[in-house]
Amino acid sequence: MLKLRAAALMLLCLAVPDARAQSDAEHTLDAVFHLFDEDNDGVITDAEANRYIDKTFKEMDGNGDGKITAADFRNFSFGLADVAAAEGKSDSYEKAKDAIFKRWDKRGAGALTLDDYRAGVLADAAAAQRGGARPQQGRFDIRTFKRAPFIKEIMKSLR
Ligand SMILES: [Ca+2]
Ligand SMILES: [Ca+2]
Repeated sequence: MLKLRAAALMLLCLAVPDARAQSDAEHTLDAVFHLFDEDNDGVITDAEANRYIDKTFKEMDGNGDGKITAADFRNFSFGLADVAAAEGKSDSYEKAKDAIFKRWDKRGAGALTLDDYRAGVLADAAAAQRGGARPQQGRFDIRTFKRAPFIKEIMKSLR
């Protein structure tokens, strides 16, 4: 009996950290989703996505020349710098952002214009909508959001 209980306890100890990591990741994902979903109705509309893109571009383009550099992009938190730091994942988070920047910098200019940035986010959103077992046209919810390449890359960097 005692042995059994010890075994059960050990299983519990093994299971708990995983469960916590899982729920941290879910919370993080939720938080990022809500940065886009202004009215909290669980769906990101095109208008909300475009407003988020305009707003974050303006914040990243500190010198107002209409371009963001890799450093601007890397140094911007997207609401996750604190999470990354707390998890000791700042380096991998920055690397993930470097990779996303490169992917979106299609001309290899070393800088993104607002159009480049918008095209990058929307291309990833389109890929997410194509990727589902049952693509839901026009309904961009958190399950779709999870499949967007840039979200996958960011979430992976925080694990
Ligand atoms: Ca919404
Ligand atoms: Ca700039």
